[in-house]
Amino acid sequence: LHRIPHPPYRIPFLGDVLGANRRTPLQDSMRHARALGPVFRRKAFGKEFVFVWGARPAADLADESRFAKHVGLGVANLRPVAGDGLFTAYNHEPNWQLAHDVLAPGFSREAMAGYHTMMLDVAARLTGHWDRAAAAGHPVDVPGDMTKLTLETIARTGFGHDFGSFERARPHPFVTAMVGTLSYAQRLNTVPAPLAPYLLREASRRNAADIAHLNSTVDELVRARRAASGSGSGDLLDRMLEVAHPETGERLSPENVRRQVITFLVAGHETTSGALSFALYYLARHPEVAARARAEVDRVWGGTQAPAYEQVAKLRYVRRVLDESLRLWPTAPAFAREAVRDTVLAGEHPMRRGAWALVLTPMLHRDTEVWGPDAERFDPDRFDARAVRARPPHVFKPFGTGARACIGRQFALHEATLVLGLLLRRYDLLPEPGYRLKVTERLTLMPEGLRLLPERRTSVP
Ligand code: MNH
Repeated sequence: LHRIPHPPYRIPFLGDVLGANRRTPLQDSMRHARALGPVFRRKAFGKEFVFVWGARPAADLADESRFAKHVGLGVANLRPVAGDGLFTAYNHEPNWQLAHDVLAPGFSREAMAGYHTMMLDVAARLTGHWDRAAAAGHPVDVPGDMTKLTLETIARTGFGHDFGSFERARPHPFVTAMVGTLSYAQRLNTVPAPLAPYLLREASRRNAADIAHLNSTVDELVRARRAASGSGSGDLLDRMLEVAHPETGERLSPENVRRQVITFLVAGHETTSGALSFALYYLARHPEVAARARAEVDRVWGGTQAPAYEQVAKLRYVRRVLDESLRLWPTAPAFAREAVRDTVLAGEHPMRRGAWALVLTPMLHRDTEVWGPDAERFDPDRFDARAVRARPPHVFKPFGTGARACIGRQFALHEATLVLGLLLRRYDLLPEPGYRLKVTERLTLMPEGLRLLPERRTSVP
């Protein structure tokens, strides 16, 4: 460990907290990464964390025969909310494999095609709202509206539920409670664990209330479905309640269903909302990229009112815009890996079984050795097929890696590509003058305060 660099000034007990900002731990780590190199460590309150972002050591951590997901830090702090739900389950917990096998078919191609119409319905509520803003010449609140969109999408497709987000002036209480628990989980990392009950007394009380609210929302949703006895036509909730494991015949327990519903409602919208928001930020900032993407939408979709399922994946350039946004700002910006046996990381750093490191995805995605000297520049052409083939594997990881990688990847990509296509086709997206990108952190990333002025296009095919 002593060979791994750390920040130069360490305060006894507190550690490397000098210049640290409690609200932006991720962006602080990015700053340290730039100063300290591809593998470094930070100490806080007696705990030492190893960060990895160099392409070579990060690729090594992707080796599933030596490393696996580690449930630590922010993810571990979500255990009181999400328990042994898919995202927060320990590798050894039997409910992980059970739920994974039962729910994975809910993300197959056929399942996705079934969600498409509902996704279009939700997108129409968004464009209805933006049409009114455009007519009035009002700016739109991008992260706020994307959160409404993605929450309604996962709630309807997965659970047949309508939160009515677009009909509300303020965020749905479920969203407020969710943001509360995410922010609290992040804050827990910034105080010494034994003092947390004292320092965060008020916050922890609020957190308990937030968790209670999430639980009761979910219990109500499940109760309604049971009363209607399986009216979800095979959606995620039907799978959770009715499908037995194909080999063992086992079913999810009621407690585990509750954990899974919360997991999917949260994991299924927060990160996609950020991804859409960053993509819209870059489209507004780069009119030449927006023009190319819009030309593609016009060409591929032509005059079709509602694009069919198969027409979404054909938007290759729009997808590259999304990939490039997720490269610079992967909205779930880190994941942890632990050694499953004694091993040596990248031929250099010995790790005991159970030792773990955090992969800093935004920095991995900016390693100049892989992405070139202009790695900080937004350029969707980095994702054209030739450029992708020329890069080594395991250098682009917005959805994590291995067995515990994101189960909702295709869902998110389909939803986001569809919505970007619909928005590009319908509006010119003008940035609000003077906006400078500011990224907020609540475990996930979001462009804070981003507002755009949508204008209806006059010449749509
Ligand atoms: Mn998602 C795991 C990023 C959309 C449900 N997701 C992960 C991980 C990352 C991630 C990274 C791995 C975390 C880790 O290793 O600790 N997810 C994203 C991003 C988007 C996203 C960047 C959108 C963009 N995720 C979605 C959507 C859903 C979803 C949409 C559901 C509909 N994700 C999950 C679940 C897991 C996960 C569930 C946990 C999977 C497992 O461990 O088996």
